[in-house]
Amino acid sequence: MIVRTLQEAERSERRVITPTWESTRLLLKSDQMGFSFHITTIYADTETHICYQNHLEAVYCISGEGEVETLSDGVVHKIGPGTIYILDRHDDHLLRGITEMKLACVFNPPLSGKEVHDENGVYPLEAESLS
Ligand code: 9YT
Repeated sequence: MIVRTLQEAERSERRVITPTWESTRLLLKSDQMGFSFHITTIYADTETHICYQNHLEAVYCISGEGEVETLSDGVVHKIGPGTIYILDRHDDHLLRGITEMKLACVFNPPLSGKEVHDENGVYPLEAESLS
């Protein structure tokens, strides 16, 4: 069994910080579970372009308010506490934080630990691993 706390992970390399969001990656590829699990904070008044060509992701909103817009059709979905959105089609999308949002995120295949978005909002399939 593996036991970790968000508080200890936030004080380690598991916390990745970008201009519009930060994410603490509690469970990674090196744990060999077949998925990764992260607690992500989307900063207020931000917009992030994301397109996970190499990954599937499910995103559950714990707190805060925002919206997600799918770029293929321009549909905007409101996000609030209790909302889950599931990127089952590698959807090209814009994620907006209206207030600060806390999200629980699951990735398949799992992230290795150091990924940040490239200029197209993509994570590489293979990245440097954290142990
Ligand atoms: C919702 C989303 O994908 N935000 C970007 C960060 C990502 N959750 C991550 O790397 O943990």
